[in-house]
Amino acid sequence: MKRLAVIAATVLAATALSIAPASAHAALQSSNPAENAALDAAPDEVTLTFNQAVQSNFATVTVISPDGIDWAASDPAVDGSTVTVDLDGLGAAGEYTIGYRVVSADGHPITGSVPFQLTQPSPAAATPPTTNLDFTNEAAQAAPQDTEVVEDDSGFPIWIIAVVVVAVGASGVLFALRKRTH
Ligand SMILES: [Cu+2]
Repeated sequence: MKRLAVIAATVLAATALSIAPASAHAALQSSNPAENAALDAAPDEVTLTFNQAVQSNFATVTVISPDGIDWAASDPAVDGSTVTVDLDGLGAAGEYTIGYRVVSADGHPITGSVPFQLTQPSPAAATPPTTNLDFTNEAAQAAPQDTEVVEDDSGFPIWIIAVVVVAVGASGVLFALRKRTH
């Protein structure tokens, strides 16, 4: 009985240890503007706070207006677990999307987006900053949360396998039934 308890404890400890590294990468903890916040004026900056420090290189942050323009007015500044970009005003009223990509301490890239509303058009609407729109749009449209999900890009439709399996099974049943009635 005592031995069983020791084995159980060992298995639990080993499981806990093997799970720990997978959850060690950074996750977004909060943002300013907060998710779905409604603002009547453009903030001076956008701040993203992660649950742990992220790497100071490779961070990208975009602030995309309803018409697809990136309003981020600086490169992202990484300070430990916070990432900040300056804003020089925003554009039309509507839904904006903060898109981010950072690399966490364990080397995993973390991407996501945070929507917020601008209820009044911003005074700076006339002069959108010019940035690489193709790239920023791609970042803004990234999946809303962790994108470590590996896509199945083998291209082979699984339903074909299902149809074949069902067809083979059905013909086997028919064959067996026919044999029995004869
Ligand atoms: Cu990780």
